[in-house]
Amino acid sequence: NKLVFSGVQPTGNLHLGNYLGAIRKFVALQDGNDCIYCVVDLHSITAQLVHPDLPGQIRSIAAAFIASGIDAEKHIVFNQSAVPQHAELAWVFNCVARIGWMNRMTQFKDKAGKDRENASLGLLAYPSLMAADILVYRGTHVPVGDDQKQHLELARDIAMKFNLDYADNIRKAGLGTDIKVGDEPVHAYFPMVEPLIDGPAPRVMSLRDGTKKMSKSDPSDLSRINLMDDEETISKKIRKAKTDPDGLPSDIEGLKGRPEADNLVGIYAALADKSKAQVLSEFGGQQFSVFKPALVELAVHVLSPITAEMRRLMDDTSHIDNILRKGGERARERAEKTMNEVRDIVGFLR
Ligand code: AQP
Repeated sequence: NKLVFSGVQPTGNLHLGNYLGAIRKFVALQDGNDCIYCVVDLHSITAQLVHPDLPGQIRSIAAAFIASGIDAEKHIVFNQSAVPQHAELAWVFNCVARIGWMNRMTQFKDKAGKDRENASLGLLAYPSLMAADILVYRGTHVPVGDDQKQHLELARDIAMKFNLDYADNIRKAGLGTDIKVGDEPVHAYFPMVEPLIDGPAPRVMSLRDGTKKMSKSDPSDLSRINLMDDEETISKKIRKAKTDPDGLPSDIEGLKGRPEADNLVGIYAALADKSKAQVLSEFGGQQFSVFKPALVELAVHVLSPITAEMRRLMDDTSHIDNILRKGGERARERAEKTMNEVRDIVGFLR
């Protein structure tokens, strides 16, 4: 049985990378799966402690989920801090994980910068909390952008070490199931999570530099399309997007060594639910002066209804607050079941 879990940090404006890398996939996975989507507010204070309007940011991410088409009745939408079991399991995982594992994380190295000694302990432990977010629901599938791949590998390492270190206790408690990891049979309490990273735009790149990830923290607003951008702004940003002088190639091979062209084709493909090859069969041989207006039209067509609905939901936040409150209650109930079992496995008296 698939249990889909993913989260988004309430740290600034959502952009097209967050939408195509994550939220659009959340929506698509709803059919036939049990899904839990979380606004990960505990994560948001790891890099920056004080935020000007954290409650507003949390609500706006939840509004983006709902406006994009997530059904909060069928599935669960909540904010992480409402379920203390995430932090509790993260503590156990902090003791399972090794400092060396955390030190190797590229996101930690990027975000901590040169002055690593001065980064928060929370930033170093970020992947351990992320593993707890997923595994406190025994999540099996995690839709994320390509930048999160390494964190998910670490979540598997943590789950595996927990399963092996506590193997006897797991059996004694009558918990766990026999699974195969590669060819190895393992009696596992926590499943091995599968990242869902596929699609034509697993890593949406900056519109100003095709070798850099589109990101909330890029100082140039022209580098990204924000979900709250209006039509005129989207059009301006795409028109100004960096490209090379050549036209579009007719096959994927022709995108090699052309990161900006590759990025725009990937964005078009993801927005249109097509493959890059299909987009190139339509636009191959055309100039960017033809392709860019088509991309503007498509981006506005897909994003403007979401933006409008987000604005409507943010006008009167009682609806969003209700969703988060009910989602929090449902999530707590499930998380507590896992935590009770974890307390038994570890040996904490309750
Ligand atoms: N450029 C991207 N392309 C594809 N997916 C992306 N994601 C983020 N950027 C891209 C995916 O969005 C989800 C939520 O991300 P997050 O809230 O954890 O924040 P982040 O990865 O820290 O986002 P930013 O914009 O990149 O912030 P900064 O500037 O702080 O680094 C995740 O699934 C992520 O993979």
